[in-house]
Amino acid sequence: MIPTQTLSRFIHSKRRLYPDSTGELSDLLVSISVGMKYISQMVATAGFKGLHGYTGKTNSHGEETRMLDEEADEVLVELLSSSRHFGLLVSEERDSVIETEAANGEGKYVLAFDPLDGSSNIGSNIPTGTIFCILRKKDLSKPASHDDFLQPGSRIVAAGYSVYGAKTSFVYSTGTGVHGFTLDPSLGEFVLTDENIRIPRNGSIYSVNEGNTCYWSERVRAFVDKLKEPTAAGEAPYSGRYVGSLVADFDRTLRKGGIFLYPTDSRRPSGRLRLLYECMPLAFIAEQAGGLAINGPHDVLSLIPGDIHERSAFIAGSEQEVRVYRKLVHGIE
Ligand code: AHM
Ligand code: MG
Repeated sequence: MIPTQTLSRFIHSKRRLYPDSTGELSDLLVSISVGMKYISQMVATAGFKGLHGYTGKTNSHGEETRMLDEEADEVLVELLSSSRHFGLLVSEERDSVIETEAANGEGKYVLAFDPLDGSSNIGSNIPTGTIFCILRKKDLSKPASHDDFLQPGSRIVAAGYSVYGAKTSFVYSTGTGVHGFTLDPSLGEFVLTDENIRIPRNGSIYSVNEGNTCYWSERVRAFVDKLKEPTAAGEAPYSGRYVGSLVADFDRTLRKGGIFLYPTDSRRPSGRLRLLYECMPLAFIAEQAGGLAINGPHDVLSLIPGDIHERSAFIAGSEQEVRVYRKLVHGIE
């Protein structure tokens, strides 16, 4: 069968629904997807090229950086800064915002990304991925500024992620549903495989790093313990699944339902994951697919980052499980 709906065709067909659109956003999404194809290839061949190891440097968060993290970052920065649509970029791998060729005013958007999420899994043949979100500048008549990143997720214009696993997939939303594509390696094209993904209203899988149990609050412990008990009606307990790559755990949760949680704990009182380029984009996708994403008491999309690398708790998935979490752990209906 000839795949008729490639990513670029699909994006351009959606654009035709909005006669006033300039096509910039469509171009941007296509550029990002090209970066993902590069990174997917790099991840697949990193073992032969000796790219699995560390660079010997640490980033501003005190984490050791890996060669693949750095390479993936460079691919995206190079591709996207020349696109002229983004005023500034933020990457997990760089301390401060990155100026592009369009920084002086031309670019309407700013982009934040995690170039290679789950990189602790590099070398283990476990999925990794890329996560991004695009925000419109606060004031289009002015050059992009650091402040343009400090906007709530409710102002995201597009977000998405790729997963580099047994297949390479690309999932995105521009605020009109969530669409999923799979890379056909023989064509080098992303092909539409999952139009309008909807997260099930509830599920049977929970996903959390249980090695952190000793740091959790009593309430988080009680919530997770409850998932592991049969229900009063005799239904089986939830199954546990934790890959340790957020993109992979989130993607499974999106498709199968259930709950992913990385709560605050006594060791990480601000949470572990990054608000701007991990939690906000995935919260946007979760909500567009009919699910929920919270930091505990609040919806992730209502939070305004105080800093580009701010951390957050992240609890996302099916509406039912996330609501139960918020009620049991925070007493909020
Ligand atoms: P990274 O962006 O440096 O890879 O870190 C984020 C990753 C997520 O992919 C994953 O959910 C989490 O860290 C795993 O953390 P932990 O090892 O504490 O369970
Ligand atoms: Mg990450």
